[in-house]
Amino acid sequence: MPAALSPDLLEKMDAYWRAANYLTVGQIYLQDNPLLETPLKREHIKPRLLGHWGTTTGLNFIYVHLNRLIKEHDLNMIYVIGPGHGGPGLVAHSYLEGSYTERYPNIERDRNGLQRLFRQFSWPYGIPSHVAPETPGSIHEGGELGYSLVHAYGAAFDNPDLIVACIIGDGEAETGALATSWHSNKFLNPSRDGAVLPILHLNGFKIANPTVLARISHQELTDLLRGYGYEPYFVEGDVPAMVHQRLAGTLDTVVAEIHKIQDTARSSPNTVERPRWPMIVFQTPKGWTGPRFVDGKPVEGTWRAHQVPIADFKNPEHIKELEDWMKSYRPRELFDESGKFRDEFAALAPRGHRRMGMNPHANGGELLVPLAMPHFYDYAVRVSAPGSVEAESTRVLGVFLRDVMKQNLANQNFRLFGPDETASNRLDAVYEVSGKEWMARLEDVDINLSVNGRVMEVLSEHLCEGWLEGYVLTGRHGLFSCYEAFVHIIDSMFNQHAKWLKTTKTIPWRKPIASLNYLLTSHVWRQDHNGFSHQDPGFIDHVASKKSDVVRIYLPPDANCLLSVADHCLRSRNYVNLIIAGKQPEWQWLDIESAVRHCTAGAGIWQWASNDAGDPDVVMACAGDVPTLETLAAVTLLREYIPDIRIRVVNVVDLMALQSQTEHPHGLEDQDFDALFTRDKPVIFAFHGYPRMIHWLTYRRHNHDNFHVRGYKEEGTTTTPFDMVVLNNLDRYQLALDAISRIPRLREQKQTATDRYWSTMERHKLYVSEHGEDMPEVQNWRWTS
Ligand SMILES: Cc1ncc(C[n+]2csc(CCOP(=O)(O)OP(=O)(O)O)c2C)c(N)n1
Repeated sequence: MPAALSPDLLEKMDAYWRAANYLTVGQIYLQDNPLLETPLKREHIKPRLLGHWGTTTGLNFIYVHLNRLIKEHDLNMIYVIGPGHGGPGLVAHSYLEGSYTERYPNIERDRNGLQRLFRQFSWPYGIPSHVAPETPGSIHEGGELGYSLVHAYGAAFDNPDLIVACIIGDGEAETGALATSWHSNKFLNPSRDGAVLPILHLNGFKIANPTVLARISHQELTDLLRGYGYEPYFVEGDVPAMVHQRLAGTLDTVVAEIHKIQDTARSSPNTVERPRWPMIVFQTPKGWTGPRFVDGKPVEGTWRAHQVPIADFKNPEHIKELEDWMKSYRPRELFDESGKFRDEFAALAPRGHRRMGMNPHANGGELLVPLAMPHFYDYAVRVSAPGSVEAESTRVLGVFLRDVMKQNLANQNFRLFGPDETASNRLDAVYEVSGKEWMARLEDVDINLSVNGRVMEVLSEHLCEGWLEGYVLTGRHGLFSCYEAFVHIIDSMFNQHAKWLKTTKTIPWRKPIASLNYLLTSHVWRQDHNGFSHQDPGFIDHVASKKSDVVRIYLPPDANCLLSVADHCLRSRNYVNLIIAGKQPEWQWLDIESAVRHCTAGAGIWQWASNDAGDPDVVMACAGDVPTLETLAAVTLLREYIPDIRIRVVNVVDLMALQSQTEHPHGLEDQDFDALFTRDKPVIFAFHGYPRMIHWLTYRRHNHDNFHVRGYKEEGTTTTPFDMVVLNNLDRYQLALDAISRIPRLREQKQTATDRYWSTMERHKLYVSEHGEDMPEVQNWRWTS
């Protein structure tokens, strides 16, 4: 086979790689003397040394080769780095290709710029040591390992011209999220989607241990990767010139293979079959080209190369070793007298938007096309009077989402994600417009599967989350519906996305992207049939802990409110929106105009359920559909027990309205909060989640001491729906008792009310135990004004 690279090109590419490696070491170590124009001294070295050397030379090597590929084939390519701790490598490359200076003009392409580039890295208020939102060309933080491949696939969906090169750390490959991500190839359609080129970076070690994939046989690794449906191409070695030729030749082969797969699929898109996609296993030493030994211990090619291989510069020998190491890259050949990267090498980089640091797909907001939105009023449930009609909220939403899907089919920029639950969550109307993406084998029993599906269903919350993240980060839109209890599986992925959003808001060149939308249904209060394992509303607490300028939490009490909230979320930018709504038939409270008014305010008095005439005995507050039902049922009980009782009902849709305005932009002004909750009356608050959340949100409010919150307290089992609320003291009888107990003028009725409560509870327990369903008075309850 002829060599892929001419001697001249090989030499120049090697020089480019040396430059990236030089800049990497410079960033990790130097605060001054960036071109080593004077002998290296201790004061040129940073006082605190942070950064990951070991992975970076491999990342740098591959980047140089992808640049050649992009130029030769005019490819539209982005680079996702699993071992994101190799941040200095990506910064180095975007600097060498010019992207960095375009984004950050103070980092010029000369000696001064180099000095600032080095000094800012891992420096207080400088740039992070990982690939981060600040890094041009990245959609992937990479600090928390595991999500590179799933992000790469999310980026490739509906981007037919894009190739996402994805470096997977061999340590990263041990994570659960990455292990399942290989299966994404069963959901990628080569006729419609772009390509992902996985490159397993088999450098053999993690921080302190070997990696599993490096210590199984070549055959076993090949079998594993073939088992996942890939064709692995191995590129191995430690002699740079040879590895250059091997990688170049292999990349030519795999790009030809990708184009062949795409051409075949695109010539007959209706009969497209799942191809065996190529991938690369890149096996080079960890810390390649770095110090081979430090203090007599082997470093290059071992786990000792992971971070900062030479430290302790009190030892003058170490200063000399660092200087020799840096000089081994021959910086004078690479940078001219002014410190500028020499043109003959710089010319190897692609131009304009073809540079991976400037590809607009990695700054998705630049490509964002707003969704065409149907008018959500058209999907409203007719509610002639509160509580006059029942509906399944998520089913109503499903029809709306069907038409969102329909109206954006031409733009191919909206997908729905869910772990096998779209139908179970009653969003199945979307199948009328689009099936579920499926590239694996079909059988006669299958329904709604399609190679052109836009509904993404796989039993992996990691994949749903990661695909959606990759999709929105590259400028598209989506919604992830999930069982409330199991969304916790991706807690940490949510964290990373929220952190990404928070940081991007401070980076002017990062354009806003579509929000990441969660619909949590099959929620805690309606998992009576599945039992305790399925009952957990804690995601609210998790989301609420993130920055207020990033997160929004909505608890629509009925279908029309859900429509209003969903419409708002799909139009919003740069947020994580958490919507929690039930799927079971429930009474409907608000007509669509009232729902819109209520959702816009975030919280409000339901006058139709109140009779306080401005001076309530008690405020009955609620957030969440089941707590709203129980609250209204409690109101009817209270009116029956105490005909002259004055009750105000307050419903909260936008949970963050409760927080002070100083804490959250949705927070009500104190006077508006007081106007709802009073300054001195008892507030019985029925909440969907853990009660402490309401206390946390309201602790600065005037009336906080009078807040008495009921919510989930980790009680549950397989039982009836009403027994679920009873077990957690969120039931209507408890709420009514709470109110009576706290209204000063009803002090004398407390004992009677308590006795009545306990006898009702006894009746309830006996009834559900004997009949297996709730008491008729509960099942047949209706709102009466
Ligand atoms: C989920 C997660 N767990 C642990 C870590 C801490 N950590 C940072 S780097 C690293 C080893 C990574 O090894 P590998 O993916 O092979 O990358 P490389 O060897 O190329 O640096 C670990 C465990 C992390 N960043 N993320």
